[in-house]
Amino acid sequence: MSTARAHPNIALIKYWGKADDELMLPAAPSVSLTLDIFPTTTTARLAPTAQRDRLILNGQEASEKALSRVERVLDVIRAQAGRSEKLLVISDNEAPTGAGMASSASGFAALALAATTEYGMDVNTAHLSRLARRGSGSASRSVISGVALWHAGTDEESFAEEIPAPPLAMVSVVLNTAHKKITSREAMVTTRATSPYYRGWVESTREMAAQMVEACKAGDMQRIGELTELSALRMHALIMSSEPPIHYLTSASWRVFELARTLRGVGLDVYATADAGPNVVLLTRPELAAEVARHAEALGEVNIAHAGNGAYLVAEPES
Ligand code: 2P0
Repeated sequence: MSTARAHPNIALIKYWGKADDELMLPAAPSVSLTLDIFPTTTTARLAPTAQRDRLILNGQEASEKALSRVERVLDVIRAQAGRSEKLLVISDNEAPTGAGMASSASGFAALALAATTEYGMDVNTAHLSRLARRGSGSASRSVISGVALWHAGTDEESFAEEIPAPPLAMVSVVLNTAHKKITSREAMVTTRATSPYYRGWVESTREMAAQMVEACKAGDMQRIGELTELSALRMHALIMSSEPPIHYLTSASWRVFELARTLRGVGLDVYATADAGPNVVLLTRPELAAEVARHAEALGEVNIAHAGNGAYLVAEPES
């Protein structure tokens, strides 16, 4: 039995669009912060007599769709390990339902570590990141502590690695909006197929990622924040330019973007970003997080997060 834990991450430079849907290769690099809240803990146990893998998610038998995504990653891992036994996988997310924090990144990062350990593989962090990527692109980044750069390129080249960065904090603002969800995966395909801006997005993301690496290295909080908000706005503009248009941000989301602008107006380093949904995350300096959270409380439910650890093994209690 092998148990691993991983945390969600929020992209500073967004991943949107694949170069290869099967190998889960991104069209451009991205940069993210792994958080220290809402971990996923996953246990993998060899099930030598089972015909199929089995997935228990938050105490319940997982759907066929969730199971088949897990099986696809486990098939890749088994092929590399030279093993054929199936696994029982038990996975629990600490994020409260509706916390607006996608669990696929933490989930596939924890799964990759638990499963490779259970099959007796000795994988380095880069390779673990490649394997997590096969479950969900953003999971490649949750393998990594702190700020991660996920490289685009070939299967071999496309993994995430930690880059030097100053201390950062995030205040997530969960908005109470009923919202019909179009998954990131589906929306990425629609965007690539229909938006006339897609090529520009890919090109500008390459540039923004390179600039973000430099800003992080220099500890330039203002530039890190500006690039973070710019990447989010460009991503949402791209997504809205699809046909049919896809809208993730609502009027409530824009109020949080406006709050960031207002706080910058009084000299605070606060920048907004948002993923494939209406909730907004505010990026700031750790010493400002409590103050930013107080300002955002009127707009939604807030949670403060800092840089967290990448995927790690959890010791089993003696039985
Ligand atoms: C990101 N997102 O960089 C971007 C920004 C959402 C918006 O990565 O198809 O669940 O499994 O690779 O990783 C969410 O997409 O998509 C995501 P797949 P994933 O965080």
